[in-house]
Amino acid sequence: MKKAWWKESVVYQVYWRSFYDTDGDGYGDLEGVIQKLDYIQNLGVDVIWLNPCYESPDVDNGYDISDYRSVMSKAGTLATFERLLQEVHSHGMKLIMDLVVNHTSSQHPWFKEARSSKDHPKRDYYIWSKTPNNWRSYFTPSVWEYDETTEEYYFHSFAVEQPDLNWQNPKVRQEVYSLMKFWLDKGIDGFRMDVINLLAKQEGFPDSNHPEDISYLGNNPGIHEYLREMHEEVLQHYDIFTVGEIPFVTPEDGLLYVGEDRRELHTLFHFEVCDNMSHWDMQRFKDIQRRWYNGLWGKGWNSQFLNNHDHTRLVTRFGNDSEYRVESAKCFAVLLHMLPGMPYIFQGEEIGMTGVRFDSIEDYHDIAMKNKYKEEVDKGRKPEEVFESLLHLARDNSRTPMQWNDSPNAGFTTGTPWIKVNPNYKEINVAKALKDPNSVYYFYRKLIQLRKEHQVMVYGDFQELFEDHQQIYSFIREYENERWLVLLNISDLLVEIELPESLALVEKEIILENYKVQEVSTDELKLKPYEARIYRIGSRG
Ligand code: TEU
Repeated sequence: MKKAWWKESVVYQVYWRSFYDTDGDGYGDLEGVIQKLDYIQNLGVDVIWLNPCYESPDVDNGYDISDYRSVMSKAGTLATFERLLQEVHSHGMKLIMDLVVNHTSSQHPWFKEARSSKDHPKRDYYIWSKTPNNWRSYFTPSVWEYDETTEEYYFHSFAVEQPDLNWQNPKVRQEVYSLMKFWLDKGIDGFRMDVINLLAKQEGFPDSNHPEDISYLGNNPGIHEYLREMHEEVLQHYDIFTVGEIPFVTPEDGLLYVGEDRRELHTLFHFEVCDNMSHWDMQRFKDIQRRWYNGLWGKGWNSQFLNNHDHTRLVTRFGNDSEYRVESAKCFAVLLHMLPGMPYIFQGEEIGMTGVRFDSIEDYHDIAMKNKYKEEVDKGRKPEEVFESLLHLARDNSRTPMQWNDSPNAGFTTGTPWIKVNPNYKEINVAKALKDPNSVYYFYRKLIQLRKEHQVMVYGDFQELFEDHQQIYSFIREYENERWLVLLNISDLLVEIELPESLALVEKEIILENYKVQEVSTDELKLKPYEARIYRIGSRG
């Protein structure tokens, strides 16, 4: 197994618009990230992933970029960004930026020029057709939008305001490589690449028999040629880290993106958990982990995340955000940090922040939710019923402001926050977590610290126990002379298990637990709701 700094890293995701507001406009800003760097550093993480802060009309919270070389005024200026980068480095951390090059904003000058006339030299920076096919986009009923001026349709995988770039055009590719170098030459440490497997499109756009399954948008012929070219022209010249956001991917195809001999990307986010598992499903989760471990181990590197700015906070979605909020947050923390692959923490996860439930569609801002709501209501469905059905997985669930303390607006802003603060901020906030040695925060910190001291958490192989158990997830990580046993009760029940004889007899030393462990080296174990334990175990007995 080849060692690398990025394999040993823990990534912290900063959704800056909801992190910390220093100018009172209700949006977090880059200055706010700078002011909170000590906090992030104290957690012990290695890399910060910053969501897009480029110039943007902001219809999709920065994922619709109108100028790749400047910073949107809500976030600050290019000078603020440069200071942030310098400060991140002087705090001993690294910074990766979001690279959003599957699409631009419809306000990008390239698109304005492209749509101005059929024979504009930039026309084929985008994808045009005289006739639409039957595909859906992520956010709208069709991937095609009619353009009045030139009487053709343009292609968009997301919102109408996010036209897809035409990667077949070598000029587009050169434009992208050049903007990547612009940021890399400033000293950033890599990219999180937004829906990077969507760049190549299907030749001829054939109609689909199942248009609601939008996987036709990704993994199309040509994608690996583009990524290799990008590697060749840009990535290989820098000591950086790249993680691709890659929906609709199996471990077999995943390896084509991250295989160590492939010269494409370092690692990926697949969405078998976050897109396909709306509630906790133990057997499915185990199966996903098993397949990805078998598919990648020794050949390519995996990433682990249980929520982000697009996916409902993990305690609300997978754990229990009322009675066992703290226990389940810690239990999933152990899962996240002990599975093979690098862990990503989404801001606020480290204090066990929960998903939100606002009363009205007016309180939500996300374009995905708003569009879906309108589409379903327009079909004649009852508004209340549509609203209710969208709540659980609404992207705004995880986008509410970071809860710093119990002062108004959770200490996030002195103005009016762009999105309402979760009303539970008096109970759940950073100030409170820092005062409580048993908080979720210190538990995350401990796990991150352990990774730095014990390479078994990074390079250890993975063997499962209790494979068919409905409540218990258990596995051993083993590296050189170190063997760690992980026992998790991912349920609201008290569960009793008996360790296999081979483990019952060996010595066990507790490394971390989220309850006070009573019994130590017995073979019969009672695990309380969401109880999590990590043991160091002796060599085979
Ligand atoms: O996300 C892609 C996306 O649609 C996710 O919501 C989805 O859950 C998964 O990632 C892929 O199936 C990215 C950004 O994270 C998101 O915020 C943007 O809206 C989107 O791309 C468009 O740029």
